[in-house]
Amino acid sequence: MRENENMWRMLGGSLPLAAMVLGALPARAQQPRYNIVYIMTDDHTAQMMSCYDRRYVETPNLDRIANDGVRFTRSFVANSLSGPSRACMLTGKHSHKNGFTNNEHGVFDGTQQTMPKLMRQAGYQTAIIGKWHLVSLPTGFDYWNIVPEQGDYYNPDFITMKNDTVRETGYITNIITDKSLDWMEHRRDRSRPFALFIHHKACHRCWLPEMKYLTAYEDKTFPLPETFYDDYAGREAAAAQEMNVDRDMDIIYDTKMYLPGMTSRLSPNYLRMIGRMTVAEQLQYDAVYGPMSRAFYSKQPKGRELAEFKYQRYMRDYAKVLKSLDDNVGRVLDYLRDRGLLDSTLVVYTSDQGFYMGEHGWFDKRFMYEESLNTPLVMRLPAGFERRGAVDEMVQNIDYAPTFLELAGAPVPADIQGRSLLPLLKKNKPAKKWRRSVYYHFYEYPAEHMVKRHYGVRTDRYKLIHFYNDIDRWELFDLQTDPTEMKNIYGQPGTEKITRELLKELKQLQEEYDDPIRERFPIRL
Ligand code: SGN
Ligand code: CA
Repeated sequence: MRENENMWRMLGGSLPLAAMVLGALPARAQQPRYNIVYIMTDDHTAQMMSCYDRRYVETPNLDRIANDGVRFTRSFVANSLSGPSRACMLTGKHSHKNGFTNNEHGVFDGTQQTMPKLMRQAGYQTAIIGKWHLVSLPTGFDYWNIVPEQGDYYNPDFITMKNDTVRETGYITNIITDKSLDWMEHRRDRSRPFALFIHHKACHRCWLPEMKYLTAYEDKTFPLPETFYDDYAGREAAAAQEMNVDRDMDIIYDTKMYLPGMTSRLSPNYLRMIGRMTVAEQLQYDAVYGPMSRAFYSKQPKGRELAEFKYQRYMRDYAKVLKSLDDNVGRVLDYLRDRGLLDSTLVVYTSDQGFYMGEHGWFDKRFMYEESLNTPLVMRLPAGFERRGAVDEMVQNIDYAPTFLELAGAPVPADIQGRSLLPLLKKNKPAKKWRRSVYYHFYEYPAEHMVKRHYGVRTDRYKLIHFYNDIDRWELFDLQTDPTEMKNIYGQPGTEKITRELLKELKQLQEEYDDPIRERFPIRL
C-alpha cells in the first residue's frame, strides 16, 4: 500500500503541515487528495438506523460512521424514487434539469455533465459497483460492475464493462462488498485518489434475507407506529395511494406466506426471486418460512389482526436484510482502517430515499412527507474537518456532487444546483449562512403505488405541497405542532400569512431552479 495514504499519514493528517510540505509540489498536488467512499443503499430509512432512532433495530456499524463523524438530521431528497435520486446525486441537479424524472419512462442521458466525469478530469479514479437503475450504461467511471435493473438478492447477475451478464454465487450485499474491497485492494491505481460508489440493493422490496439471518428478529414484536391506522382525513392524495401495508402488500411476495401451488398477483415475481437459490438454500429457506406459512393459513387472520401480522412480517424481513448490510458496511470501515486510509477518506453513508415503516399505514416512499423526503446521511470526515455530531442544516442529495468536486479540488460548474457541504464540515459549529428551504418535485404518476404528482417547499418549521395532474390540492403542515403530518391546515383561518410566505419561497425556488412547472401553475402573490 505505497500510495497517497502514506504521504498523508507521513504528514500526520494535518492540513497546515501538509500545506507546508506540499508547498514544493506542483499546484494540483498542493491540496491533500482525499478519497471518497460513497455507500448508498436502497430504501433504507432513518427509522431503521439506531443512530437516528432506537425503537426498532441496532445498526452498530452504520453508527460507527456517525459516532466518529457527523449525522445529518435534515437530509432530504429532491424526488423520492430510485432512478431520479441517483440522477440527482450524479449531476447535482434537480430532476427537470438532469432529465430523469421517473423510473417508468426514464433513460439517463449519459452524455451529460456528471460529477464522476468531472472527478476524472480532476485526476480521480472513479468506480461504481452494485445498483445503477438508470437504464443506459454508466459513463464517467473507470470501472463499473452493476446489477441489471433492481438486481436480485440470491446468486445475482452483474453486468460487466464488456456488457456481458455474469451470474455470481452468494448473497448480493456480500458480493457488492467483496467486489468493492477487491477494487480498492487490487484494481485501482494507487498513485491517484479515488471515488468509489458502493450501491447496494439492500433493503429494497421484497426484503429477502441472507441465509444466516433467516431466523433473526423472529422473536421480536415491533411496536406499531402511532399513525398506522391513519384515515387520511383532509389529505386526498394520501388517501388515493396504493402502498398500504394492510391492503396493498401481497401476501406471497411481500410477506412470504406461500404454500406450493398457491398464486397471487405478485407470486410469479416471488417464485422467480426465490427460484435463484440453490437447492440447499431453498431447503434452509423453506425450513423457516414453510412452517410460518402453514401456521398463517391454518389461522387465517382477518381485519386488524391480518394488518398487524403483515406489519410484523415486513419489519422482521426488512430488519434481517439490514443486518447483512450493517455487517458489510463494517467490512468496508475495517478495510479502510486497516489500510490506513481513514484519515484521507471521506466516507458517506446514505440511501436513495427514506421509506415508510408502517407510518400512515404505509410501505414505499414517493410522498414529500417526512419519512420519505428524508434520507439517512452520515459521514466520517477525513483529517482536517472538525465538525462532529448532529448537523441540523437542511441538505439535499443534489449537494453531494458539488461537495465531492470541491473536496477533489475541482471547479464546480455554475449549472450545478446543489451546494457543497464542505462549509458545514470544516469547523465544529453550525454554518452562519445556509439555505432556509428545500425544493421537492415527484413525477411518477399514474404508476405503481399511485402517488400523485406533487411539488413543494419545506422550511425549518413548515411544509407546503401542491398535488397536481388529476387533482388540484394544497397541503400545509406545521412540523413543530404536527410532526407526523396528520393535520393539513391549508386554507384554515390564521394560516394566511405563513401560506403567503411559503408560496413566495416556493416561487423563488422554482425560479432559481428553473422548473418549467411554474409556467403551468404560476404562483401569484
Ligand atoms: C419496484 C417495486 C415498487 C417500488 C419500485 C421503485 N415493486 O417496482 O414497490 O416502489 O420498484 O423502487 S416490485 O413488485 O417490483 O417489488 S425504487 O427504489 O427502485 O425506486
Ligand atoms: Ca429506492
